[in-house]
Amino acid sequence: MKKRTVCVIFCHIMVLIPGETIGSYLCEEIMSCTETARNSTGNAINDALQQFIWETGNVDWLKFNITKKEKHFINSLIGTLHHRRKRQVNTTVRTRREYRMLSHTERFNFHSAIKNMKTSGQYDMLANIHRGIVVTSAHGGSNFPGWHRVYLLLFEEALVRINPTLSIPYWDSTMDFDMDNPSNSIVWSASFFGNGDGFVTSGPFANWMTPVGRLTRNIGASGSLFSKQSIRSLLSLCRTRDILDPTAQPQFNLDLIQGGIHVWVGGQMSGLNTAAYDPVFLLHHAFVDLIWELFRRRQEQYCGVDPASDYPSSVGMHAPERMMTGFTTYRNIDGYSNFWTRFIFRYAPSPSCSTARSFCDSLYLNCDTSRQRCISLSRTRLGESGTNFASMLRARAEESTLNIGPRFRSPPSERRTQDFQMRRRRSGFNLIGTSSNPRSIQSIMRAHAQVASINVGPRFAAPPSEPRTQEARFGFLSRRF
Ligand SMILES: [Cu+2]
Repeated sequence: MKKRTVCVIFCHIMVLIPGETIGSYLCEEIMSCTETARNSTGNAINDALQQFIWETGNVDWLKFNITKKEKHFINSLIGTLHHRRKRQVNTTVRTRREYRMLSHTERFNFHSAIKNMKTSGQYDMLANIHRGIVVTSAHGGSNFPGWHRVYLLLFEEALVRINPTLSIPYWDSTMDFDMDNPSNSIVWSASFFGNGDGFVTSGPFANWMTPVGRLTRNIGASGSLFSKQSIRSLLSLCRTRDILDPTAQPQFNLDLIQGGIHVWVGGQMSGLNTAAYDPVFLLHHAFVDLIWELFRRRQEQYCGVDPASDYPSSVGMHAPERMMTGFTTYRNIDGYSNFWTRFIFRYAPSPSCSTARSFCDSLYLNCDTSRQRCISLSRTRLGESGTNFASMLRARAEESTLNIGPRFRSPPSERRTQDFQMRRRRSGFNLIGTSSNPRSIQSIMRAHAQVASINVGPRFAAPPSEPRTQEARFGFLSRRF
């Protein structure tokens, strides 16, 4: 009782400070705070208060800047979704397909609707939700897959209002991972996501602005894409707690593994508060949701577990009965309902091929018959240039102009990333300076970026670079990337 009282008093004080527009968020926090207090033992009241202070102190509520118009829009989307859920209205079930399986017209329509949302402000209204308190209430625990499922559904409802034939495509990044050089994937061309090196200046989202600056990416610098192997091992398990924080082993942790893709894409996508400003977010999370759905089907068929009720026991922000941050019509556990994939959407399977059926039904995918897998085409096949040393340096320099804030956790960077390669050759970098004063990678990168920013015109002819120069040492970068 004491714990509760302290919480309520504290919460009341907080209510007096900010304006009316954020009242609903604060109400949620009051509930969460008192709930935590009720579930607490011993000196856990301190933890509850600490948590509350941390949440309200670190989240600049005014920056949430939820206007009445935005609130109305988001509530109307929730209303549509809620209506369907409550009445179990049997509307046409939408099918989400792989990005490279869409026809030219379908892709064009999807891009147009996203651009339409951006122009009207709807895109940013929804992207604004994925920050602040959401960073802790929708990541790092049981609420992760369910919250993101509902979040994507709101984007999808908004798309469907523009064009009823649409659904969110998914980006199966294993088909890029299986390429020799994933950075050259066709998805980073003007026909798909647009360029992945630095400011986005080509494709449907060219020159987009976000609250932290121009839309930017830095693909392949660090992190890792999904591999078929990582998904297979995750799908060998039966209980939701086996694949989510805080109980999952790192190699099976869906939340952690998917963070690797956020980091691999770089730019806004790599930041917890900024990721949703890049539409890549939607297609990546649709794939994460597909993996979760495969896991759920397997739970039912092989494990005798009902996925809707297999919500790992959690307290605080991830407690099953807590209201979903941003979508207070729902409780966290509602994200686990079987309703969504039964009545609202489902997934077409990932493209596959075999020796007997050696094609992938897409102009943008090749069948690797030896591995019996579909693999993404390289954008160099469309006449676009692949990633090279200069584009890599420019992407790094442009990414460094953004203040991304806290980044996603990621498994260790995979071996083809720039960071992995540079770490491996760090001794080589150090030899560039003297042993007592080695030049850092940062100083070399900075020098390259600064040189690249001036226009020196024609250069002197020179013999081949001598073995100790960066050019000779790091030629591996231009070859590899
Ligand atoms: Cu997220």
